[in-house]
Amino acid sequence: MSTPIVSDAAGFKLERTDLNAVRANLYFGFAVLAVGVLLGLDQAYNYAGVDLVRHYPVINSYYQGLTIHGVFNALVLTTAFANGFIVLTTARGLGRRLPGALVHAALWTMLAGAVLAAWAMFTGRATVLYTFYPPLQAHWSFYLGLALVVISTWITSAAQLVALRGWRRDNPGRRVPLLAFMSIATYVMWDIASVGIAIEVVALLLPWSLGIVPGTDPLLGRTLFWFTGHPIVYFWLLPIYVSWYGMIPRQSGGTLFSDSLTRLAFVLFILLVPVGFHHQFVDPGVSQGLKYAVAALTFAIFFPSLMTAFAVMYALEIGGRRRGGKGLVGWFFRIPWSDPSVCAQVLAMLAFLLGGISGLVNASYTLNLEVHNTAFVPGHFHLTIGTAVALSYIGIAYWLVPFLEQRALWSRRLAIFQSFLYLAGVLILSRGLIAGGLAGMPRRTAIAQASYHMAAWRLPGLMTAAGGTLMVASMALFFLVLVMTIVAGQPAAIADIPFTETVSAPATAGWQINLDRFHYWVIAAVVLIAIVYGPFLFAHLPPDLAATGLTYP
Ligand code: HAS
Ligand code: CU
Repeated sequence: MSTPIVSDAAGFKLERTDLNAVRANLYFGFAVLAVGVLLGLDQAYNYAGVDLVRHYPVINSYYQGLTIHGVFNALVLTTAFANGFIVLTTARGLGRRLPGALVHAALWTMLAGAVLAAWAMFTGRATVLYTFYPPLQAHWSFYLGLALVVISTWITSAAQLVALRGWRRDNPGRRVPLLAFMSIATYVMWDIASVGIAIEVVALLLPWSLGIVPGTDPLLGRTLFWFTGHPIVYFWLLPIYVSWYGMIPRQSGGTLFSDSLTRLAFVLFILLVPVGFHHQFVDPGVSQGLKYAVAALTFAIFFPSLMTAFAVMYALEIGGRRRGGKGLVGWFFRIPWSDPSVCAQVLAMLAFLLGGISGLVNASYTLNLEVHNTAFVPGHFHLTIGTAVALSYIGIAYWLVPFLEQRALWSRRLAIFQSFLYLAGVLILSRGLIAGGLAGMPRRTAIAQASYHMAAWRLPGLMTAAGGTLMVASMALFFLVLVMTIVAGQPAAIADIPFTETVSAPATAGWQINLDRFHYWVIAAVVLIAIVYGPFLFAHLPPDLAATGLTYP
């Protein structure tokens, strides 16, 4: 065994070999992102009326490119990153290794699934976009591949729970350390949320694509998809919250002011899983009452993020004031902007303020009718997944890659420039998409090839293309910094990950201790799910397998 990288007073050691799976997940995720980003360029140019995809090798259609863009960036990158990063934060938080066999099994399952889905997409057997709505049909290998990607998350969750059980045995009566609590809560939420997509794939789509059943049920398929499809955005977001709550206060010299508030935010995400119907506000077959109820629940799920905004902002303010920042806003300029990791993540937060507000527009039942299926929606999600999450991945990579490689980051200045360039790009792109969407510019449509391009879409389309170009350029710089750090970074001994110790010790009595009892929250979530989904399923089942669908070429 090599010398430990992390070795703390409590006797916890992490060796290089422990980090191999983390590294493999991270680098595979970023490799996939590189492909996804290149395909994003075509999406942006499409809105400007320029059909770039004709010049791409291998890719034959706008929809094939969009499918790969969405699946790679939103499903594969995010899973690989979460599986890698959260294994690390769980182990560090508990001061305990996770079972290596499970961690490696998760890695190989994810890789196998990603390769299978990629094969289907690149050979034109899956052009059904990342939401794969039936009755569009893909080759069975696509569905199986995605199922394996989901299974990899369950294996990761099992690894966490095994470690948690061991930790509880050795630490009776103690509160779960905050970093581990947040990491485990993320996967507990996802374990519940992923059941919908699992049932859709296993019970409906796989048998249908294999020809075992004659048809499928589009409404049930979409409902099961969105059962998972809303909370999946929190499976993307919560690893970032682990960093914003658990690391950024430390990295920026600040303090996290409340242990209980942090745990409560994560518990609310576990509780409020069943809001997926807000993606189905225009679907026939879902009652108006249900749509209104889910709109209200969606406003509720806004709150844990609102709490996060204030808590993280306060942590940054404390740091900024300690560094000499004065007055109402002086602290903001004393955030350590010269630290590429902090800089990227604070910029990601700023974008999320706008992304969150656009989410409220989507969530309002009546406003949604105006923006649904328009470019407004990609405007919203490039600020959320596309920046709050993606730019935070980059910020995390700016300390994590040096830690994994034991090398200093190559060109910190370029890394900082890269983050600002990305923010500038996404603000222009999203402004274009949002304005275009409000003028009726449709999403998921090859409008570069259409005859009905409207004058009102011209400027928004150009902004989208210009912003997208800056984003791709910025990503190229990120990959340059990443590769150069790995191959040419100065050797450096980086002893630990920058996690925030709990500031005020967690309460040892009172209601707060119940926050750690995951099973309470799981039961409550299941009850809420039964209330929201029960009546719909009762009225709708058994599935109506009449739709035979459009088969792949
Ligand atoms: Fe969303 C559609 C509603 C959050 C992603 N969303 C999408 C789609 C994606 C997506 C991918 O209700 C498209 C799906 C598709 O393909 O059809 N979304 C919401 C709401 C929230 C929300 C209410 N979305 C996200 C997140 C995503 C994401 C997070 C990815 C990671 N979304 C919707 C709805 C639709 C939808 C409808 C369907 C639209 C349709 O018709 O199709 C909320 O969770 C947002 C809460 C966020 C906040 C912001 C908190 C800000 C923070 C940063 C603080 C800043 C600091 C800086 C500390 C309340 C935490 C401080 C410094 C200073 C000085 C200021
Ligand atoms: Cu949603």
